[in-house]
Amino acid sequence: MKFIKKEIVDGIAILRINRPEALNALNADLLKEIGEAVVELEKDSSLKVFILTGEGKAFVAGADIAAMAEYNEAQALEFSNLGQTVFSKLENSRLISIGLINGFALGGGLELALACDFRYASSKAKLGLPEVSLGLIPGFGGTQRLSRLIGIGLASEWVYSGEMFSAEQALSSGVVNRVVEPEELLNEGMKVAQSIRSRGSIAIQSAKKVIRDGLNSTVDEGMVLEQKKFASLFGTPESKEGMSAFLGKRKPNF
Ligand code: CO8
Repeated sequence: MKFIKKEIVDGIAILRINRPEALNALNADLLKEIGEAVVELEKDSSLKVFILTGEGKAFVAGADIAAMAEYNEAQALEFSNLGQTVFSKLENSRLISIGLINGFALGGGLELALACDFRYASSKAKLGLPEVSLGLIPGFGGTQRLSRLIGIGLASEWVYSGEMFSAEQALSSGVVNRVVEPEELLNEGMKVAQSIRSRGSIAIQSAKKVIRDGLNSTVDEGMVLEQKKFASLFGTPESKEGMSAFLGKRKPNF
């Protein structure tokens, strides 16, 4: 891969976006690489969780404005479709994704982070959806994901103002779950990743599916989804192991 560095550390995959000359801005090739990287990780049955972060002073500073400046409507549609498809693939992956926002997460960069299951930010990070300052709107799912995550009032402020927000503001808005010092960001991400990795694999995947599918359902439909998934887990060796480990006062061997 040209723009993504991948490594696996203690059973956790780490993807680092690395396009320093453009603060990791997303062009079509980089978007495709993100999709390919997720597909590749999914093939590794030993993995349950991965971290997505950026190299240098940006997580991702947005879609590549130099490339977009030349687009006509048809090309813009294709680009938006590519970004949305890749981010949905990431969002719907069986793997849990943790976005570690190390620096600028702007426009398409924040939209990428929003497609992760949850996010931590460095205290130095700056986040926002500045598209309106370019005469555009978010085109990689940001309008939909942000309002579902933090509510329509806050999301409207983020989208219409086009302002950059500090990591602390992102924390209080609910965009990120935690803010840590820059040098602690990876450690904190790894800690929670290891915690997730120690849990039942089918349980994690099932919980993710129910949470995600529930978002597109009514609460009543979501309850039914949960009930069915909950019951189905009683047929898995994993749940037998989990419950008998508890009763046997030992750690489960998942
Ligand atoms: N695209 C292309 N190049 C970029 C981008 C970008 N988004 N961001 C930064 N760069 C480049 C700069 O042009 C510069 O290149 P060069 O050195 O060749 O001049 C290099 O990266 C370093 O950037 P700066 O010198 O500007 O660094 P600063 O530290 O001074 O500023 C900022 C950092 C504040 C992040 C600044 O670079 C900036 O404002 N960047 C643009 C942020 C932005 O507006 N992002 C949103 C883009 S729009 C978008 O994401 C839409 C998504 C949906 C698309 C739907 C498709 C139809």
